[in-house]
Amino acid sequence: MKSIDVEGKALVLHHWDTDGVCSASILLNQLDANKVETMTPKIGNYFLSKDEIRFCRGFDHVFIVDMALPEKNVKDVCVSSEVTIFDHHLQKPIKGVNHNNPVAYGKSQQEYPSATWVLKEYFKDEVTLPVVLGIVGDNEHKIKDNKRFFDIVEEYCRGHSLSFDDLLRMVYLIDSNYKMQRKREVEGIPWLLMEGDVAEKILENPEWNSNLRVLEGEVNRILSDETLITERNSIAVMRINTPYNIISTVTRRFAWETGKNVVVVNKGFYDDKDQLYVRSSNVDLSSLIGELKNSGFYAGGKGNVMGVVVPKNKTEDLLEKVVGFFWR
Ligand SMILES: [Mn+2]
Repeated sequence: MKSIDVEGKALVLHHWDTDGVCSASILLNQLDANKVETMTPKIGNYFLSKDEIRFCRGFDHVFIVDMALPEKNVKDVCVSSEVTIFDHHLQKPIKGVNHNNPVAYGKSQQEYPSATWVLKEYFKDEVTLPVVLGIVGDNEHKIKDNKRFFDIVEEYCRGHSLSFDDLLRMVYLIDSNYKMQRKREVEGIPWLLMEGDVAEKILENPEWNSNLRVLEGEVNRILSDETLITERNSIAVMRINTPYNIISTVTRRFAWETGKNVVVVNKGFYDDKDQLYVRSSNVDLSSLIGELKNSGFYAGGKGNVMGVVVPKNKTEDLLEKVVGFFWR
């Protein structure tokens, strides 16, 4: 096992979703618990605010897990702290940091379906609950098409008397926290996951179960409302207005139910910005993601999925551009 030498205080900056908190938890196992804190950026922001960057500067070593933050942010943190990244998002290699992202160096996302797998390989860990939850979290049912990893998940299930649906339910319960914008709760989950056999604790957490009922009601309300949908050049566009961070769930279910390329715009999450989310069944969005980043948008994604945060006065232009992209 490669050991990480950390002098002084460390910060684990992690994505707010299941893969993010599970990855953070795997990393915490390798660090001195007394000298490390966990943090997720403001939920919904795939970048760091000025205050967050200032906060990072109080740490000797900043770990960034399961998040492809803008290179500018990473460089800003680098000024005062050593930076180590563990990730599997599409991103260019970044110089001056320990950039552990096999996908940035040419591996496929099929081979690294989760950041937890990147960490598991790096530390030569066993397949633990956080490892498989990360895989199921980022891929849900689609992991069944990835034989190597579905076998790994199934083997874990057999060994622990769990079903795939149990894992999926744990993912939904964990993710309910970011969807309800419970930042503190999210930041505590990596620590909870370190306690080992926590499947029951996750499945029976009363607060998370109640979150789930609220969110499921909202997602179902949206997906059953046909007045929200318009079609543009055979691309399905859905306009929603919800305070919950459920755009990725809505987009995923909308795409799977229609089998189309879909775009969802949510006007209800931020005061001054909209969320835009795209999912394609047949078009690689990587070049579009790159273009949008170059034009100054906060965009991120993984091949067939893209999320963008857009100032409200630019939403319609961006929508045009996205729809046009499919017809190039
Ligand atoms: Mn991930």
